[in-house]
Amino acid sequence: MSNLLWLLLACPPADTDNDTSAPADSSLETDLPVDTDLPAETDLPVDTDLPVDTDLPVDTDLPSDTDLPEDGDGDGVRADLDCDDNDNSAWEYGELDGDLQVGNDDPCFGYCTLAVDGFVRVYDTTRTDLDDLDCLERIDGPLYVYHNENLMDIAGLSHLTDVTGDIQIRYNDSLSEVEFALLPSIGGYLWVTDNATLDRLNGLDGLTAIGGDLEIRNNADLPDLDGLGSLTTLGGDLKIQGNPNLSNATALDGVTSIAGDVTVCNNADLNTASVQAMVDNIAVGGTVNISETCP
Ligand SMILES: [Ca+2]
Ligand SMILES: [Ca+2]
Repeated sequence: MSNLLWLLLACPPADTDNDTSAPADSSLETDLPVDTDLPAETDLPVDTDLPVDTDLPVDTDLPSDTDLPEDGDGDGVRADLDCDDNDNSAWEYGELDGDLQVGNDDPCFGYCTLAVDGFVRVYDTTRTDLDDLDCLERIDGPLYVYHNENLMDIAGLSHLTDVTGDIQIRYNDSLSEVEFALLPSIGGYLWVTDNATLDRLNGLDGLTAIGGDLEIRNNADLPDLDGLGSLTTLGGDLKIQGNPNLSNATALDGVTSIAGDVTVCNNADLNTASVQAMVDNIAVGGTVNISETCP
């Protein structure tokens, strides 16, 4: 070999790092190793122990639509939620926090029972009956029924089981009967006065106690006090006055105590001696005045 050739072979070409014509290192990304040890999604294990939907228990105790009670009266309230499923005008229980002034609207609409925390007043209406009040069961206060000249019956009040206040039945010129069949006591007084055609008190059969006075006055047609036969105690006065057709008061035989005064007068057909004999057997807290005419 010649000396020149040996030199060429022994000296490599100059460093080419600064040679911008050199190709980019395209191996940076594609050359990263692929970790073939990571599991592919399709390699993840399937947990075959988890229940599939069809394995979940079905609660066969829950009622299906076809098991639910039907709406018997068609008011949109199912039989099990409807307080009266035979009456499509009533479906709920209620309490009125306040007074009830009874006019011509129906205060019971929608209610099977209604309790009033206040007074109930039926005054100066043209009503002939009080059937619209047949949901009324409790009055935490007084009840006033007065000056209703067309009112013939108050059977609508016969569902009352509790009246904590007074009761006035006055100036109802067409009324024949007082009806409180389910009322065992009255918290306040009971006035039955100035009812021109009233001829029976039979609807008071269940009444055993009156917290205040009992006043039976100016009822032109009333022949007796039958209906008050269960009464035993009066917390106030007894006043029987101005009932021209009243011929006996024997229904009061069962009364044992009257806390206040007794006044019986101006009842043309009533035998005062027999009334006196009856009252002699009653423990009276106040004075007793029994006479043909009022003092
Ligand atoms: Ca119903
Ligand atoms: Ca109903």
